[in-house]
Amino acid sequence: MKIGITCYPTYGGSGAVATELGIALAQRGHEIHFITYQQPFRLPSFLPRIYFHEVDVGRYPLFEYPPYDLALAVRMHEVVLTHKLDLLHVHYAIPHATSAWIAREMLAPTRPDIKVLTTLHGTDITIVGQDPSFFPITKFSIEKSDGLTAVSQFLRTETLSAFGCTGSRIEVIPNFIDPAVYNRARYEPAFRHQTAGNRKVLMHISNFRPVKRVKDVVGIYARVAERIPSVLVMVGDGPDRVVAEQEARALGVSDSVFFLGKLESVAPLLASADLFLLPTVAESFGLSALEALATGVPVIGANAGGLPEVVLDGVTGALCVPEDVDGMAHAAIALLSDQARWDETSTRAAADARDRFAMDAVVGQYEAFYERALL
Ligand code: GMT
Repeated sequence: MKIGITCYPTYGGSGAVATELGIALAQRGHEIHFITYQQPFRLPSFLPRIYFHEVDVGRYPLFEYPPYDLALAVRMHEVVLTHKLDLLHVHYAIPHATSAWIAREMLAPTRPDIKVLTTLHGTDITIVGQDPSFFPITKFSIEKSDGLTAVSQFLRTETLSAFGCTGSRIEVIPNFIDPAVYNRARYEPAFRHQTAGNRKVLMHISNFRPVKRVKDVVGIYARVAERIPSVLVMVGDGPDRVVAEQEARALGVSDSVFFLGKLESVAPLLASADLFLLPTVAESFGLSALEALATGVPVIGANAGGLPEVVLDGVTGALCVPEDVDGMAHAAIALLSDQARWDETSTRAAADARDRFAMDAVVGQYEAFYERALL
């Protein structure tokens, strides 16, 4: 198949999933065309059967808000025609599904067979898509897609209840990991300097937006640090980084909280972590949690959104009432202070991630989804 993939190419789970899906599909013999405003961050410079088409938004003094959605639709239209694509698979509904719909309308006379498939990832449904300024067009674009997937059962249910979309069939295809990459045994210890004296490593990885509750991450860690010699490693960047830094200072733990900023490859870091913290109130899936579990890192998070579909409470980590910082700290201390329990949880986490979310099986589900759409 010849497949166009559009996603947010910079930091973020949906872009990571879309890029890794494209790479895996190319390895299976498909031809992949990324149509994005920047080279996707997880895409190495050259791989066989993978092409990158940059969307250039023309500047003009009149454009206070350059129309990216239109430039994207035009590029999609052009790439479909030039490379004879079979389908456009867009990740994150806004504005990608809308641009793909425009491209498909433009292609109607010449390529009436082109299919538009949309994968819903999270805040396109739970936050941004429900904003009154986007709600009608999000609903419209979902309903106009030729095929839809959601990354969790939670997100599927949320889409149907928030948008109606009763005529739309939404398949659940979960996110995935490459077991060869997320493998604890493969990497050298990363934090020897910070962990001299055998301090435990707690870790958080995100885009530091308010929904991630990075202030709570620091609060949980500060409570843990009172009982267990440990450090907190914060990977990523975003609007709430300063909030987390302030909280670390306010709680007197800034010497043992390390902000590493945005990093492309997180697997080697996860391999040195003892616990992963993800207190987001409504995480549709939690790709970073899955990557942690696959690396044998138990996850402490909120029992909300799609996270319970990824982290099995009491089996591969612990899920607490959302916003319960004390409860999450308590769960973290219980795991870190019992080595036998940590070992069992870590082993189960890696095994369960491989069992339910291995790349090969999930990429096969996407291939079957494409084949059904093209029938
Ligand atoms: O929706 C977002 O917040 C952005 C999106 C992204 O691009 O990182 O994250 C969502 O998609 C990820 C990949 O499917 C999921 O793992 C995240 O749980 C989800 N984020 C939220 O639901 C907050």
